[in-house]
Amino acid sequence: MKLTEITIRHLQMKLKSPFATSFGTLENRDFLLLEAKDESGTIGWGESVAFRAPWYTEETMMTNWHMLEDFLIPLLLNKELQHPDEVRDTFSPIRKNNMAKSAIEGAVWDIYAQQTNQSLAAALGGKSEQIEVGISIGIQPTTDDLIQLVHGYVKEGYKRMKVKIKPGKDVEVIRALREHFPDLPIMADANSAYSLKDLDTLKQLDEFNLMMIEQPLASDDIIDHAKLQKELETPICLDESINSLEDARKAVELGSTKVINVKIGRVGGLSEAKKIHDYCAEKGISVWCGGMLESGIGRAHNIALTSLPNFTLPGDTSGSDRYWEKDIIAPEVIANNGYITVPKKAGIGYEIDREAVDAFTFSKKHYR
Ligand code: OSB
Ligand code: MG
Repeated sequence: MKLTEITIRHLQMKLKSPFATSFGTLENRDFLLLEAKDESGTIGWGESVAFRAPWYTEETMMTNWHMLEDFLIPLLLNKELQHPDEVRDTFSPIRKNNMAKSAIEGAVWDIYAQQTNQSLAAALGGKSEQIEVGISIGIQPTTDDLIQLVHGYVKEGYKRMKVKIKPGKDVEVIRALREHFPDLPIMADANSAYSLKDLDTLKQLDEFNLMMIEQPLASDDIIDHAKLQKELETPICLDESINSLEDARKAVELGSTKVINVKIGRVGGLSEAKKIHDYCAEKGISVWCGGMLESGIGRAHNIALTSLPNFTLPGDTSGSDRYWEKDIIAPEVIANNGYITVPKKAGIGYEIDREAVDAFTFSKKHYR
């Protein structure tokens, strides 16, 4: 396979409801969509999960465009590839910029799966026919709003709730939620809003039998997380701190994390995500697939990855209708009673709704 043509599009999709985290509130999802064609005319799709602003990690939609245009696309166009794993090696001279790398690597995996006539899940070695998913809920104006929302999602069949926390919106919010839902699997995601100075607050969370607490400390830390884990009964799950297999190894060896949230974009692509999965399986560390408020295309990649056997905990990839009035794939992703069926069709397994893609496109550029 050899990529001969690539199109980058900037899309903007309005979220059904604003998503608030410890670092800010998002109303519109701006992102880059990549369409790649190989010499035989097969088309593959990838999504950059970088946001408009660098609050989750340092990458942004526009740094991704720059990296793709000036470095990554020139390295990949017209290069003969036997397997998508070679994309990772091709990009190895370029440091970091993982979301940019992942966007184009995802399109290569899609093409490879189509050409070997298998689903993306099967191409990755995934076996599950369905995956269990949960919901990630942003910070709500009031605790009553949160409880009402959770009631709704529990009714829809979602079996695990992740709630965002930040200083001042933590212990009492979780206490109220736990009182209302004594047996519900609940976890909390702090997106790096705390430091070791907040040890007392974080220790109070041990009372509520949380499945885990996600990324309580700095986004680039594994040392303080190891100290914190020694003080907490609740398992720590790292998100922002893990950007590669090497990061995962160091965090596991230090005891900084008992669970890893794997995001394809954050770690630089499906090949690296699979390596982290395999390493964690060997070490007895559970993994789950995180979400980045993706459109259907990124969502399809997440579903395929989650079909690997060590994704034993429900992920954040819920149905399209939880985010969008209208998604850009057909059929849309449907979660039934908290489960999503892994598509069997070749490639990412969903059709691209080009009319919808065009409707959400602000600008685009072709590379050949
Ligand atoms: O920390 O997992 C996170 C969304 C944007 C940025 C970071 C995170 C999240 C989520 C939402 O938690 C996951 C989703 O529903 O896609
Ligand atoms: Mg997180």
